[in-house]
Amino acid sequence: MNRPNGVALKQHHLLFQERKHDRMKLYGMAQSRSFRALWALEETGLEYEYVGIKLFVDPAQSEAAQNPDYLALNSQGKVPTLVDGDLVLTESIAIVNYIARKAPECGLLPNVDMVGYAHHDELIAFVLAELEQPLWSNGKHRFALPEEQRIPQMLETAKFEFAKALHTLDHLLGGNEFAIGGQFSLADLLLAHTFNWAIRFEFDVPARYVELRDRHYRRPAAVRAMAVIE
Ligand SMILES: N[C@@H](CCC(=O)N[C@@H](CS)C(=O)NCC(=O)O)C(=O)O
Repeated sequence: MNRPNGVALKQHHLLFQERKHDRMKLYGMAQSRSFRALWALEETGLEYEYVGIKLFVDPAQSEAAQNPDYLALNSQGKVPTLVDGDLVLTESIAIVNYIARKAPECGLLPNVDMVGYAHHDELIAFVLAELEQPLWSNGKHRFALPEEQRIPQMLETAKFEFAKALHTLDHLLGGNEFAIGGQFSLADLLLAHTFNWAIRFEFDVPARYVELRDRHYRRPAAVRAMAVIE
């Protein structure tokens, strides 16, 4: 296995310094949306540093998401955050798009016409707004929200909504090996990551989408990204 392009930062005093460092910094946590960004970085071969952030821990800890130093970068105290020079990005979809545009030769943005690109945008919006939304509802109402805000019935509602989203996805994908343009793109990366999330959360995932996750997670860049967070 090739070594990841990323460097995992361990020294706390380096966590929030060097804003103008020439390497990008990705702040993330193992089982989270930050894996999307990590994987995209590994697909491109761009140099970066990975900084581990801890959610739901004492804000006094230097790696805590609610630590004031991290909140200065990401006011919600969420992951991921990407810092590239003076640019600070805090939405995973914006981050993967930025990474893909920074290394266009890597093909994460498909080489298709305007209509093909519109379908790529459509799929990305679908993953975020329809497919991951019930997964995040499940996570929020199981552990992320303050206990008094959690509604147990939401767990079943989330499974119902996920099943509906799958039906739409079947229609959008049409059984092709890759989502758009016959090549691996951000849409595939986001689908594979989101199905991995669904499988971990024990949602009903049809075999064809387990296979999609497995196939894309075998890509060398995904394997390298996994090694960064292990
Ligand atoms: N829309 C944001 C969502 C980021 C997000 O909610 N991240 C989760 C981990 S996957 C988080 O940091 N949660 C901590 C919290 O809710 O306090 C994105 O796509 O980047």
